[in-house]
Amino acid sequence: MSRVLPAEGDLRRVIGDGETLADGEVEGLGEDDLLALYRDLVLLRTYDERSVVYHRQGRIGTYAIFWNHEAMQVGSAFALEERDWIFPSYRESAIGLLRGIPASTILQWWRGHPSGWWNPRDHNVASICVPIGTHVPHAVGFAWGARLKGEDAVAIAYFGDGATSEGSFHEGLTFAGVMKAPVVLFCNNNQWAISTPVTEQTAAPALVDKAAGYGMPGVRVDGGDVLAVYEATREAVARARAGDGPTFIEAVTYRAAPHATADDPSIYIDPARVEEEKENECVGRFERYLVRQGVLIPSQVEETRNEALETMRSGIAAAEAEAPADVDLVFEHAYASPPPSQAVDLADLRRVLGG
Ligand SMILES: Cc1ncc(C[n+]2csc(CCOP(=O)(O)OP(=O)(O)O)c2C)c(N)n1
Ligand SMILES: [Mg+2]
Repeated sequence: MSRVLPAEGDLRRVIGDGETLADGEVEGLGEDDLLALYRDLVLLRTYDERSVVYHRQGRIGTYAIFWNHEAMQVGSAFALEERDWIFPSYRESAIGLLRGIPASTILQWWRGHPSGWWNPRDHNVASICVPIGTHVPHAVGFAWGARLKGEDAVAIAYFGDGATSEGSFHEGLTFAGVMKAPVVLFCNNNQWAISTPVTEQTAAPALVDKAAGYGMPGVRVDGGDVLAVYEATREAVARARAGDGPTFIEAVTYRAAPHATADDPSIYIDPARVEEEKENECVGRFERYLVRQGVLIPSQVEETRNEALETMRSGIAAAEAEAPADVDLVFEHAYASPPPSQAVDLADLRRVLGG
């Protein structure tokens, strides 16, 4: 039996604090798995930190930071099989790295270059969704379709606390519950939708309470605990694969960075609370756990970080080595009959860009 220990209220957790809270463990996870989880966490953390730097250097566009969201992404993705499909939001833009999508491809997405789009079937990762919640019905429909075709693939949709107020969330979960679609509905509750706090987002005491209204089980987990997230998702995936339908997972965390590089949270967030969250950020929390378990030695920390940095160095170099996209592509599929002014505007744009 694995040991999943209760944390604050009804939040599931496995990782302790090295002092008063005892460490648990997850049945079936060996040392190699724990180190693989660690490498994935460091890869995503490094991707995120380098992306903020690349943005400041003008090498990528506006970027949605996911610092301290890595445990939710890595823990849940680790519970999937390769045949399972991932439907990410912009907050999970780099989750495809865990499925072998090159860093250069995802960086090109943030550079607005056409090579930043991949064929979803190549990696079983759908396009990054920017409209809030519209990919929830896509994931549900995909999962239901897979079952109708006799396949046993499961889908997972990632979305935020703010998305739970959207019509598409309601439509998706209603459908998932009624059709018993094999889907995991993974809510990253970082407690902010840009500047709207979750307390103003809903009058429900907890987002997980919404699951009952759609007739599906709901699980509330510590989103900073990669092992608790893994275990909760593994159970949800098993339920879906067995034909028992969807699960709603609320992973609770706190947004410890701006919403995106274009945001200035200092005007709406309490900086002391952010600092407190940073102290307990998810990668360091798992690193300390692995050291306590005797699984990780200090030289591996440095090595893992260097590997990830090298992935990013070669990723940005490959992205920047590609020829710039033709500006005509921006409007290519926008009009059946382009307005006469478009040719003039495009000529102007080409002149400005020196193309
Ligand atoms: C349909 C739609 N409405 C509004 C927006 C503008 N918008 C971008 S991010 C965001 C907040 C989303 O918050 P949440 O769902 O909690 O996700 P988080 O950014 O915290 O991961 C909003 C309203 C949008 N992208 N799509
Ligand atoms: Mg949010």
